Amino acid sequence: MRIDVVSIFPEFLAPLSLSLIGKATETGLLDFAVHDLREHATDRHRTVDDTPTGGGAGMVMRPDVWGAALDSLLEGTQEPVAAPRVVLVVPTPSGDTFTQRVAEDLAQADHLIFACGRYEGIDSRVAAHYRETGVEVREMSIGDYVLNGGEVASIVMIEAIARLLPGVIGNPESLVEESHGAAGLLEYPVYTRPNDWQGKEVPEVLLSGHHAKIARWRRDQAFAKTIARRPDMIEAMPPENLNKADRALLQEAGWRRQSDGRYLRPTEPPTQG
Ligand code: JEH
Repeated sequence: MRIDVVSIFPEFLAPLSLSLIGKATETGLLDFAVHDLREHATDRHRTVDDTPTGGGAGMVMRPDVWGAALDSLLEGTQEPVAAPRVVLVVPTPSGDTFTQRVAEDLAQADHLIFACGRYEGIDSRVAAHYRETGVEVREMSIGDYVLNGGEVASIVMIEAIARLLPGVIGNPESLVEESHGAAGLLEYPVYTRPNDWQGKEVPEVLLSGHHAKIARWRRDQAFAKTIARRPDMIEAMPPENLNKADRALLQEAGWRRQSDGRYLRPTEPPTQG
């Protein structure tokens, strides 16, 4: 896979050249590069922004500068045979939420281009233009909080995507466990030595060497944690992922079984005052 990032702060992306992504780039699994948007500015001050048309606070990034930067990365991309899948990812507070599903989908692409805006964002015509040109454009948000630009959001998305690429992760067993083992549940608690730390002992079952028992205990722990912290995930769970013990536990806790086999959490009693 090839990943290009365009930013006025290319040094901001430096952490990605360490660890996982840096190794994958060195070994040729990934072709990762960061580009300075200002190299495509045309005036002697290398201006990339201007005032918002129609008025308002802050500055907006110029479409002509972004167009030159993105065209230079897209050129030679429209090959006659076997068109590669190129995705232009534009981080923005108003984008679709970036989730693990999106990461899995983007990990299938051949070429990702991240356009990191600053100020009040990039002139809206840029996303529209590339969409009209036939480029797959994904305007994405990493969550409901406000950042100062797209760089940190790009780091988050690239880390989540790159670790899914075959060979990028040192231990692919962790990926296998993620994709089915405990599908749709939070993680079980993990421990290492010493067995007694600060008077707190590692659960006995983990020292038993009884692999089936350990697997069942971990599954039960993950299930209990998910009920407590993420009831929405239990409600969304396909009924076939629930075993007999799970159903008994849910019923005991007041959850109601629906006709499709899914469960609904108990409704909270109205609070006093
Ligand atoms: C932020 C790219 C480019 C700041 C404010 C506004 C919010 C109401 N999850 C994410 N948060 N922020 C970004 C992001 C992602 N991905 C993000 C960016 C850029 C991504 C420039 N900025 C800074 C920025 C305008 N406000 C947005 N509104 C919901 C609180 C108020 C207006 C735009 C751009």
